Amino acid sequence: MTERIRAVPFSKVLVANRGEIAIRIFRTLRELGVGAVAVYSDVDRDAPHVAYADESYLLGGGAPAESYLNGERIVEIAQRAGAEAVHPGYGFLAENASFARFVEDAGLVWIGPPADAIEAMGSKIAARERMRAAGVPIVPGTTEPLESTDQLIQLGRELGWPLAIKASAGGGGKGLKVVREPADAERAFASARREGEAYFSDATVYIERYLEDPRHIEVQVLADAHGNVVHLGERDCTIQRRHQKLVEETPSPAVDDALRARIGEIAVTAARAVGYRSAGTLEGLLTRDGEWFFLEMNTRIQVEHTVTELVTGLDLVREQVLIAAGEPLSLRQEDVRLNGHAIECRINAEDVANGFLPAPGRITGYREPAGPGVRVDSGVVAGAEISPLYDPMIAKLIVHGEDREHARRRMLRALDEFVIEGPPTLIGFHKALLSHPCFVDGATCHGIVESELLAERAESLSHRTTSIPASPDGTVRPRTRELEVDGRRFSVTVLEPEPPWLELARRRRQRSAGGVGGAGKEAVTSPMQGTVLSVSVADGDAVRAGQLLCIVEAMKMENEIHAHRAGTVSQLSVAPGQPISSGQVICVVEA
Ligand code: MV4
Repeated sequence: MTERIRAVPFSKVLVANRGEIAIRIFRTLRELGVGAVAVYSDVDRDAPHVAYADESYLLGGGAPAESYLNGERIVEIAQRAGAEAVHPGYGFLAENASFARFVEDAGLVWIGPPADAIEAMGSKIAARERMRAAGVPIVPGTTEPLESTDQLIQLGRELGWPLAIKASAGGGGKGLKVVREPADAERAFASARREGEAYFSDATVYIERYLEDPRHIEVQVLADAHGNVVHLGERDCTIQRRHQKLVEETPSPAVDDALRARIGEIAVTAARAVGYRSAGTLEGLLTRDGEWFFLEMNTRIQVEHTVTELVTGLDLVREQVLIAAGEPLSLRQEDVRLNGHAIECRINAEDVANGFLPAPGRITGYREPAGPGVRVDSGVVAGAEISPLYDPMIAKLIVHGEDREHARRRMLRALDEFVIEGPPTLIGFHKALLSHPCFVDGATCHGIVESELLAERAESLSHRTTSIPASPDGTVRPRTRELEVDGRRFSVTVLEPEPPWLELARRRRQRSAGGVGGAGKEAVTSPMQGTVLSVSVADGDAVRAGQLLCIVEAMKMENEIHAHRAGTVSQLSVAPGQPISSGQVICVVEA
């Protein structure tokens, strides 16, 4: 291969982000000989990304609006620091076309796609129309805003039920409502519009056929400023919970070479159609009959770019920086080689036993796994505080193996090595999931991720200090200690009395997981704190299993609460407009 970098591409780059992705980008900048400028909020003063950078500047208060979303302040700092370019990472301002323009208008280089391409993909309706016109297969449905319930019912007749209603300004499934029959149409339409308005200040929604049991298959592309576009294969992100990706892998167990070539070509066509430049991702759904449909394009580096890096041997951030500096791509499509198998597990501070609720707090003990084929991208150290103001991701654990089974076993080994003390994490959940036959088989695992059984198994596999109950006076907590007897070492579990605050936390968890007081297992409780938006039943009503009981709004999202079994409603204790706490009883459903 010819020498590619004739000179250092930039002297200094500002990274407008925090946590693991800021550090990930700094690592590449360091390798390129480019100075790294960090920005931080006042709660991030001691954050590792600040320490890693060559120079760091305070943005403002902890709230994102005062810090990582404050575009004017970020550009001001870039100019003061003498940075030539800005890398946005993911989240925050990464897909804000106005910010990309603002950066360029300030004479700085935007390490990302052209603002026009971000904008073209920002409206999901406009993107669908643009892709359809370019010959990219989109999920059957509308490319114009949905106007009425009648139109929705008409579309159901034409396309067949069920349908999906999606917010045009949404993405990643936010605002998705499934409509199974005409009777659901009015409520779902109203709900989708309200949620779009609350979440994105845009009530525009559109329709897609709802595909059953699909896989989320996305394709990574790289495009330079000279018209070269390549794809780097797919990532399978089917394992999600409430549209949050949890595990990503490549290659997909459902994609063979022929399908990969086909969807890869579609992705390249899509990128060309919007004049794309930089790294980008075409998200799509793969049906059971092997049909792939475009969903949306992510115009940023993604959390899960790492698995593609491990199988291609490329550094995607390095490619982004060189592309932004005007360098041509170093490889042609035929140079792309996919080697082995990679899996990523997102290690979030979340409480699986409490509906995956974010569980911010201090990390009191921390040790990362290592060894062959293991990579950890993290933004924390022991003693770090996971702030409730930001995403609860602690680390990404990524492994590479010769094939899927090798990678799966390697991941289980690495999960075993990972020690995180303090907040509950997804480590136990990932162990349970990767050991489950559905994952071993490469199935979609829909439903398994949400299942109680997996959550229980996750609990017993986690390092959490509250997982062993019993002892007459309440509860105990285990600690592992090393002991030597007769020249042989043993690991023993020491049971200690539980501190009173832990006991409280455990009680709260038990309450939200099931019955309360005399209500027993028949009580339906709210899984989250929020506001009751509507109540669809009254005392004495007979309900089917799965029937809608009420809607709880939390963080602008509407959460439908359904009957867990068939029976009769009694002790209904919520009303529209009323605040509700996590674990509070909604009603009892008596068999
Ligand atoms: C869908 C769908 C079925 N039909 N769209 C969109 C974003 C992604 N995060 C989930 N999304 C879905 N969109 C239509 N027209 C089903 C899902 C979906 C899903 C897709 C693949 C893998 C896991 C999923 C879990 C929930 C919902």
